[in-house]
Amino acid sequence: MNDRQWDLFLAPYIQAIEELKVKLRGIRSQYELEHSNSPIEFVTGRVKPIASILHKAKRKDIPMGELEEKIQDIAGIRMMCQFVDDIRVVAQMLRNRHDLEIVEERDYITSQKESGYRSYHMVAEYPVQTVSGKKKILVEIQIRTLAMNFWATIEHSINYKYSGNIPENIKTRLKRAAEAAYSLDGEMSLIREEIQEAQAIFSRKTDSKEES
Ligand code: 0O2
Repeated sequence: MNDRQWDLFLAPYIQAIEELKVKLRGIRSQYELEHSNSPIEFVTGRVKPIASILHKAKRKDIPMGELEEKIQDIAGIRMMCQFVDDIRVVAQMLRNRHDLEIVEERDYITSQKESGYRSYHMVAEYPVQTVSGKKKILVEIQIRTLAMNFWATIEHSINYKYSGNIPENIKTRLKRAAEAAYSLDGEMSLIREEIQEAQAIFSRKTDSKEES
């Protein structure tokens, strides 16, 4: 594909990510307005860089004409939660929405990946309105806790540094770190009410300072 063809190919993915970031960040704002605890801490989104699309296509032997159906994460959204239980709530919220349709789910929390990676993945079909009509595209939504995100971000950069061949001793440490992150999630869940009460007091205090 030449540059123009890539631009045309990626345009609906860019549009989908921009729309979904606004819509899904809106959920958090609604909780804030209602002064109740949001299950969503923050939302990020990205369109996969062309080099990564090509790399994945080569690794999985996917022909150029089949990128749309076979690479499910050209458009990617990440939703970060404070607590593990929030992930279930967010996943159900997504299943209930009428502006997208969940077509696949992968639970890497109960069955973590060999690397130690944990996250809940949902693949959604999302319709984008283009000048030539409606186009349904696939979006991968990764839902994870802040601790899982911390681990995945670090592991991703180490993996990049070693071009996918992380030395065994570092792999072992990363696996241990993944268990430590999961155990941190467990500890935080045990004092969830205490944390949320403190956060409510803190946000009321900040609100009243901003008003005065
Ligand atoms: P990016 O955008 O750089 O994060 P796969 O065959 O596993 O590559 P598949 O079949 O599309 O991919 O599905 P999967 O495993 O549900 O989703 C892949 C994405 O999940 C990866 O995207 C990562 O974002 C994340 N992921 C999966 N396993 C790991 C892991 O061990 N460590 C980290 N840090 N992230 C992981 P990409 O393609 O790596 O792209």
